[in-house]
Amino acid sequence: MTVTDHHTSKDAAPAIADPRIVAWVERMAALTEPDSVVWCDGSAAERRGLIATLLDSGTLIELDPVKRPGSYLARSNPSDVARVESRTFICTDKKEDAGPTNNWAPPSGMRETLHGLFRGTMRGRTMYVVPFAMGPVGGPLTRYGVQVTDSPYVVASMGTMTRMGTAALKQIGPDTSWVPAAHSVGAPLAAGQEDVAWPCSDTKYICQFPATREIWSYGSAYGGNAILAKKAFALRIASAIGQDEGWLAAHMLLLKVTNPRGRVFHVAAAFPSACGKTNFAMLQPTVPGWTVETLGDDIAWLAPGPDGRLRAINPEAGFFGVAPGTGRSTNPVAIDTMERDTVFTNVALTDDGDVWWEGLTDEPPAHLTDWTGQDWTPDSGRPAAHPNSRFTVAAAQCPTIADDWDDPAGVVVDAVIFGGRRATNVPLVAQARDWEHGMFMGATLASERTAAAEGTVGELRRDPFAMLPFCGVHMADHWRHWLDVGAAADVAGGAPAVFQVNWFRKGADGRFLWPGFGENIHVLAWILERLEGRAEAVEGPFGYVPAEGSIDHAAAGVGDQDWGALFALDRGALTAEAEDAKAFLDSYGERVPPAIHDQLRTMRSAIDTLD
Ligand code: OXD
Ligand code: MN
Repeated sequence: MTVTDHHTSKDAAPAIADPRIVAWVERMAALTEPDSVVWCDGSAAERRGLIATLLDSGTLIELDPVKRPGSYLARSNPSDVARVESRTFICTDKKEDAGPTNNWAPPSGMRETLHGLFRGTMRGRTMYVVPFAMGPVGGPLTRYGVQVTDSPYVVASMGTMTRMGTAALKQIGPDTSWVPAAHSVGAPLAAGQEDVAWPCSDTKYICQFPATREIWSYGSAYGGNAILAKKAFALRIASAIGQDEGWLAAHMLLLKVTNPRGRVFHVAAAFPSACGKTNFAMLQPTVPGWTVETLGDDIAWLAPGPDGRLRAINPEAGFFGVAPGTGRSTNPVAIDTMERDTVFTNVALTDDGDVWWEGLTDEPPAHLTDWTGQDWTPDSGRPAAHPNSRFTVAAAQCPTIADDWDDPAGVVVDAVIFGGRRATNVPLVAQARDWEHGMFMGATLASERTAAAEGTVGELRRDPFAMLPFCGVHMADHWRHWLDVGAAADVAGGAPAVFQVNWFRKGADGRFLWPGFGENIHVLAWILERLEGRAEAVEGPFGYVPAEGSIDHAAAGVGDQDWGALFALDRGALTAEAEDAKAFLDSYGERVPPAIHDQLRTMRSAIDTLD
């Protein structure tokens, strides 16, 4: 190693920095050999400087300052557009602790590999030190981390997605645990070598070490791989911390709903990636009298509060949402949220300096520059925006952000919802009979694949708790933990009620049977009326479904026939579904809690009684 003859110009570490952080940063600098080290303070001036750097390097293109003030477009390398699940590793001493759903690697071997890759990886670049808080700074549920990265694009993204900078750093004292997160794009620059707009590497590793609460990410600047506060910390590492400390890291949006009588509810909902979570989080009710406000669109941390009831915070400070499919008619709130101060990645550029993506408007513009920088016209025969193109924007900019979204104590969760993208079998909505049944719904959740990760779009995969790519512990242990935390909350004064929804069921002709979007309020209203004992239900294999007349489906534009089809039970298809669920549970081996197997048996008996 050539650390001794390598000259690094260093920002002095801030005096308030905990010596453990300073020592780690020094070790990382010695390993990665950056030209300079910059400690980020999270100020507006610092952000302006980062943006200037990114404009200079061509990573960002400034959008028209009148049409889209303070906003920029980034075009990634076409090979770096999504999370790389095949390169994501959970490094536990024992393989069985990572479980059957994770790529496993032994910590010592992986550490050796990573040290090899990180050696000299920041040559010719700046290493930024990014202290951050997940949750409101100083809050009881808040946790801290420090990311080092050689990507100013990632620093800017972390600045939007987390509470980043000095305020977070100040909270980390000698007794505070914090997560070190090392990130490099894996593209060192030789002396005089010109940089590219989106440096990255063909070699990619996204590694979590749950026991030591460490993250190492190499080779990608795509948000899901590189904003390490998000999936890597707030889900993978946090699921391990939560298991030790008695709380839950959930891939869930958070909503506040006020009913026509003024009663307020909070709802946490898990959907696999790109199933319209942001749309649901920003729902604009079509039924008068109901108000829906947003607390979070992706991640929730749930912990028992002082009274034992489950409370939740959104640990993030921004939205990293999927752009395609977001339009004024489908999600006007998101459109208003990103009218300024937004970084867009891999969307198309209009000739007048604005952005466009499929679904933004019904009619595409006659000419665009597509996400790869090529000319595009409506008959180009390819999408103008990448299907996983994104917007990154501060949560506080959302016009429907709830007043309690950053309450450090969190909000009491009244209902938990699990949803997947299912063309068949799964009804529009069902209520679990109890917490254990709800955990079965979560454990067996399945969805058709989307573009948020590599893989064949449309293929059905089980995605338990929507956590398949995000669980830092054995998945079945995660279920057991949910069962335990809920049981304790139940004793203490009531666990949330649990529901399952499916906005995506199709008719025999391939049409969606349910309009979705703002009309989802009909379903949400039924869910909350169930909590108040005001809505009727009938029992079936999926639990309680709406009784005839308890949802005014005609008001949602759904005729009787389609309504019936949204709840149709086909004995043959459901038997196959249950068989598949059994094979799935069996593949998890002996750690599956008996309560989950019991629930499957109950469901199979109910299916057997169908005509
Ligand atoms: C996301 C995802 O980006 O779930 O939120 O993939
Ligand atoms: Mn997500």
